[in-house]
Amino acid sequence: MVMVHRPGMTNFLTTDIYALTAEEYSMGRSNVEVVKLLIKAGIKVIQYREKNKQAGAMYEECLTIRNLTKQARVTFIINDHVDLALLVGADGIHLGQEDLPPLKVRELIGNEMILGLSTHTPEQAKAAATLGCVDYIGVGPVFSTNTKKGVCQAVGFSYLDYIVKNLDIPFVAIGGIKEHNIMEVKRHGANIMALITELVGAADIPAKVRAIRQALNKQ
Ligand code: 3NM
Repeated sequence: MVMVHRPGMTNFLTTDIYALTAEEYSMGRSNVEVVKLLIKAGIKVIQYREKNKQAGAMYEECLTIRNLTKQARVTFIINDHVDLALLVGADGIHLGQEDLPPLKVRELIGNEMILGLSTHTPEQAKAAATLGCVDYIGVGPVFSTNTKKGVCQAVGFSYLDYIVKNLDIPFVAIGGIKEHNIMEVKRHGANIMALITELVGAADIPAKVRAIRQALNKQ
C-alpha cells in the first residue's frame, strides 16, 4: 500500500469529537459564531455541513472558517461540495452515498485531502473500504435523528458492532449521539463521535464539550 500524507489526518485520528455545523439548529447563531465557540472549546475536527444556502454565501462562510481553523490548527472538512473544498483549501471533503463517486472525487482533489464517506449498511462500508481512496467512513445513524433529512432508520448498535468486528478502516459514529448516550457508543468500540444538534444547539457550547468529555472519560 502506498503511504500518503494527508495533513489533516493526524488531528482526525486522535480526536474524540467530530463537530458538524447546521445553522438551522444553532439557536440563532451563525455557522461562523458556532465554529469560533467550537474552536474555543478545543474541538480539533470540524465539518461544514449546510443544506440551505446558496453557493456564494457558503463560499464566503467557508473562507472565513478556513482562516479560523487554519490559525487554530483545526482540521476543516466540507460536506458534499468538492468545488467549495478546493476553492477554500479545506483539509477534506465528506460525501454521502448519493454524491459524486469517491474515486472520481479523489482524482479531482489529489492525495493531500481527506476523503470521507457516509455509510449505513455493511455492504456500503465494505464497498467504501475496497475502493482504497476513502480515508474514513461515517457509521450511522446509531440512534434515531431528525437532523439528516431522508436518512434511513437508526441502525442501532448492530451496524457499529459489525464495523468494529469486520473492517479495518477509520470510522466515525454518527446519528443521535448525545452527552447521555455517548459512553455507550464508545463502549461499542467507536473512538470518534460525530455530533450536530447536541453541540450546535447547546446554550453554552464549551460547557457542553467539557461535559461530553467528562462523560467519555468516566469508566
Ligand atoms: N449523517 P445529530 S446521521 C449528518 O447516519 C448525519 O450518516 C448521518 O445529527 C448518517 O447529531 C446525521 O443531530 C445527523 O443526530 C446527525
